[in-house]
Amino acid sequence: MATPDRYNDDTPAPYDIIGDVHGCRNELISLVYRLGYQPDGSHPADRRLIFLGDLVNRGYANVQTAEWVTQGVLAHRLLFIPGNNDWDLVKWLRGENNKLSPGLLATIRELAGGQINSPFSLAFQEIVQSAPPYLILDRGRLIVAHAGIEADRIGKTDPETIHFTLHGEKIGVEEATGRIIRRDWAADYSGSAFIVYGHTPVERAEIRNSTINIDTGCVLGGYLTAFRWPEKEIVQVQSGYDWRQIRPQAEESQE
Ligand SMILES: [Mn+2]
Repeated sequence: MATPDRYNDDTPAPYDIIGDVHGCRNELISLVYRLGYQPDGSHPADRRLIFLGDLVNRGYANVQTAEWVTQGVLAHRLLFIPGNNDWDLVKWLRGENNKLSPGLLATIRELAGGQINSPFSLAFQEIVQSAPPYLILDRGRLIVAHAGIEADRIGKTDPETIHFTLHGEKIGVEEATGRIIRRDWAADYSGSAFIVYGHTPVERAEIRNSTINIDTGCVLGGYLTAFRWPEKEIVQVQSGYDWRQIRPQAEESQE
């Protein structure tokens, strides 16, 4: 099975891959500034921003965050793959999502008057729907996938693989907190491509078996993290926002 061209991006390195933003716009602005980008997302040394999904939901400026990334994608200044939360918003905009999580509601409230046909709403649907489920970069040396990818799935495009890259593999729910437990696929990863992913918040972004999870819980009072490739350096901005203090009942929704 040949991998479609859109999965393979020939934009040359260096890249700066940014983890789950979840509407933390101020932290995003600070981070891209610290990484040396211009306000429009371009870089004087031709570095490239890559977003690994979950731009929206739960945060305080979800629409503005998604608008900025959308403009950059449409202008071919940056790369983006969607996360499950981006798809949740797109499905709602298409009238297909009737499961309104508290996190999604935070975004919907920002869409003035619930305008589902605004230029932003249409453009955001466009970039999410046209993006590949995961990206193969730097001639196969680097993979960016929202929830990660197992070695034997790299290059595959079947529905199970796509579901895995978006959601991971749920293996249970923590009784005390209601938190979703996902299989720690990276613990068993032995592929040669380096995998950058997010989706499941972790306290520290650490390289394990040629993988790194850079979702350091920015929307939960943690950090917004960028991973520089090929340098393998981490750049972080501390978050000034914790969604759980605003919506403590949203604790059950950890995605
Ligand atoms: Mn996610």
